[in-house]
Amino acid sequence: MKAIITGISGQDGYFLSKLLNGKDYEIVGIVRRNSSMTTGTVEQLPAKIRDSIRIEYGDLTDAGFFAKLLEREKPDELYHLAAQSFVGYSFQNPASTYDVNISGTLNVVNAIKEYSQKTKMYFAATSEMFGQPETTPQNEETVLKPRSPYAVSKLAGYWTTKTYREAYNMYIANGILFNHESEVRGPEFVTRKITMSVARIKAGTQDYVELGNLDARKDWGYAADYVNGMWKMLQMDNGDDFVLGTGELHTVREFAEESFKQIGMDITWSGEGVDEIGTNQSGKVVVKVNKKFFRPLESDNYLADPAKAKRILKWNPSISFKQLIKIMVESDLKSLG
Ligand code: NAP
Ligand code: F7E
Repeated sequence: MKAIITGISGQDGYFLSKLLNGKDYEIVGIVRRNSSMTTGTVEQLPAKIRDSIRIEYGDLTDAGFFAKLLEREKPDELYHLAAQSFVGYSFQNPASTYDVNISGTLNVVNAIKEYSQKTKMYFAATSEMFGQPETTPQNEETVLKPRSPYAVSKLAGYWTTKTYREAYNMYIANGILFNHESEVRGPEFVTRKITMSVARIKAGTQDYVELGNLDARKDWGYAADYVNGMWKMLQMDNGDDFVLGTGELHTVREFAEESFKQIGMDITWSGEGVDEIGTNQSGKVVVKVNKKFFRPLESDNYLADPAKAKRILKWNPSISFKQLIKIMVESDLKSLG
C-alpha cells in the first residue's frame, strides 16, 4: 500500500508515519521547503522509519505540484493533514489561513479527482467547526457555527470534500477531531507550552509560565489514538464523517495543576482575571496570566460524542487525561537531560 501524507512534519504526521510504517506502507511525505531545510517532526522519528519515508517538497497552495504528484504517484491513500492549524494565529492572519486551508484543500481534492480517482482521502476537519455549540455533547449531526478564521477555513474544506464526495463519487473521509496532544505537539499550543515550561521551571531555566484563559475547557486526547482512527476511516467501503474525542472536559487550569504535580508542585491560585497567579508550596509564582494570550472569541462548550466511531470503527481512546500529561511532562524533562 502507498500513502501520501501532507503535513508529515507536524504532530499528527509523526504518529501517522509510525502507524503506517508498522503496517508496511510505502510513505511519501509532503514538506514545504524552508531556508534551513528542516523537516520538523520527521527528524524525531526513529532512523529506520525516517529513512524509509520519501520526502517530496511542495506547498499546499501550489495546484500544479499536487496535480503532477497525484498523476505520478496514484497512491492508495492520501492523508491531508497539512494546514495553518493555530487558532490564535488565524485571528491575526486570516487571509493566509484561508489560502492554505481552503485553496490548499481544493488543490488536493482536484488533483485526486483529475488524476487518481481510486485514491482514498482523509481530511483533517476539527471540533472548532462547532463554534459555540447549541447542543452538548457534539456529534456528526451537530449544527456547525464556526467562531474563528481557522474554523471558517476548516468548514470550507469540510464542505468542499463532502461536495466532491457526492458529486464525483470519491472516497473521502472527514475526521472531526477534538484536541489531541502529545510529546511532539507544537510548542505554541497550550498543553505543550505548559509541559515544556514545567520542565524548564524544574531545571531552573525558567521562572514562570504566562497563560491566557485558564478557564477554557477542552476535550483533550492523545494523538497516537487519533491517527489510528484516521487510518480506520480509510479502511471502510465508503468515505464517511466521524467525530473522535474522549468525551471528557478539562480546563487549562486543571492541565497546569496536573502538570506541576508531575514535578511535585501543588499550585495555589489567588487573584482574579489578568491578575490571577499560581504559586507553589514555597510561595514562588509559577503561573501568571497575560491578556495577549486571550482570543477575541472563545468557546468552552466543546465535548465529543464519539459514539459513531466507537460503533462503526471500533475506535476507542486508550490514554487518559492524567496519562497524557505524564507522557508529555516526562518527555520534556528527559529532553532537558
Ligand atoms: P501541525 O502540527 O500544526 O502540523 C501542520 C502541518 O501542516 C505541518 O507539517 C506544516 O508544515 C504543514 N503545513 C502548513 N502550511 C503548509 C503549506 N502551506 N504547505 C504545506 N504544508 C503546510 O498540526 P497537527 O496537530 O499535526 O494537526 C494535523 C491536522 O489536523 C491539521 O490540519 C489540523 O488543523 C487538524 N486538527 C488538529 C487537531 C489537534 O488537536 N491536533 C484537532 C483537529 C484538527 P511546517 O512543519 O512547515 O509548519
Ligand atoms: O488552545 C486556551 C485557548 O492553542 C487551547 C488546534 O490543534 O485544537 C487546537 O486548537 C485552549 C484555548 O488549541 C493559552 O484560548 C489559554 O481555549 O492549545 P490551543 P486550540 O485553539 O483548541 C483544535 C481542535 C484544532 O483543530 C486546532 O488545529 O487553551 N489558552 N492560555 C491558551 N492557548 C494557547 N495556545 N496559549 C496560551 O497561553
